[in-house]
Amino acid sequence: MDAHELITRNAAEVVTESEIEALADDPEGKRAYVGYEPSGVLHIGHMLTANKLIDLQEAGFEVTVLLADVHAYLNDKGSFEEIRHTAERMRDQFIAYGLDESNTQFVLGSDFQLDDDYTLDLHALELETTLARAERAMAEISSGDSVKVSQAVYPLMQALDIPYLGVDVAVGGMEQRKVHMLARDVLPSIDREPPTSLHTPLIADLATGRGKMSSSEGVTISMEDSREDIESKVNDAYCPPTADPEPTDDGAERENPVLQVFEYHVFPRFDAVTVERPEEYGGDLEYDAYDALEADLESGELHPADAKGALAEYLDRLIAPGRQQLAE
Ligand code: IYR
Repeated sequence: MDAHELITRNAAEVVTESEIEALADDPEGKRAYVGYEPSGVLHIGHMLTANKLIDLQEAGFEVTVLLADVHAYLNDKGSFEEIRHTAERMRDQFIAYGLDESNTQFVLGSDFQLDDDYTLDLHALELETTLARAERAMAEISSGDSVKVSQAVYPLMQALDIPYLGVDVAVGGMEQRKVHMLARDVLPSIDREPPTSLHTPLIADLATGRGKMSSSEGVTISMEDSREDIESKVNDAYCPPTADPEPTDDGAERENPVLQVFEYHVFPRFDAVTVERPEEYGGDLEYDAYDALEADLESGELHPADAKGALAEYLDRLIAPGRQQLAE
């Protein structure tokens, strides 16, 4: 796979395509980052952007993981001390998951976000941004219902992180896109380049195929799960024999989360996937690309129960090193 394909595969959106193309052609010195509010134990949402970081490392990028302790504090995730402690556990989890340790820089937000220059630049951005715009940027990120001043500061700091970390590309899930658009608009006002961004798709809730899989609601997969936990969650997952399920009776969109996890988590990390089946049901199936597995599910060649069995097996392989690391 060439650099451009590695960078863009499985991305829901890149802003902009021509900026990404120029970076793909650049042989060296390209840098990307993702910021995470520290949570200690990785879950499937972190793993999705981490997969993209692994792609980017393979495409020649240097990668920074921002452990966004100040952001977590602003988003009401606990005392600053607790958040700091959690950040340290998260670093080891990312390495266990497969980020290349020799090419990943881990940075704590508080290492640079409390400096004088950063604070003054932040105030300059505050002068350039309406409260309504900041609030809109946070619609899919903020915890809590009422809007606090901290939530208006949050996206401006996220924007400012990009030039302060000196990165070319900001990576995040689609829920981060409005913050990145705000960054593109507002950074030029303080003489900084508008950043390129790359967004990963949102994966639907495993049990229902609706909404978005998240750690706070519904069913998620995390590094704390035992093999049995994974098997039982995957076994109970929503998996109709199609990649395009009908909306629910009340009109809510639905996805097939089992297929999504194969596409965005399993195939990017394994060269081939084997679905084990007893001889009497046709024997094992081998796939070296996602599309073939999707086509077999749709045609009925692959039964959802067999697909789920394989999914649990591969998720377990992805999670086992992190689970082991937590036990140390
Ligand atoms: N908003 C992210 C956390 C975050 C991301 C970046 I990129 C930053 O520069 C800072 C924080 C979240 O929702 O987890």
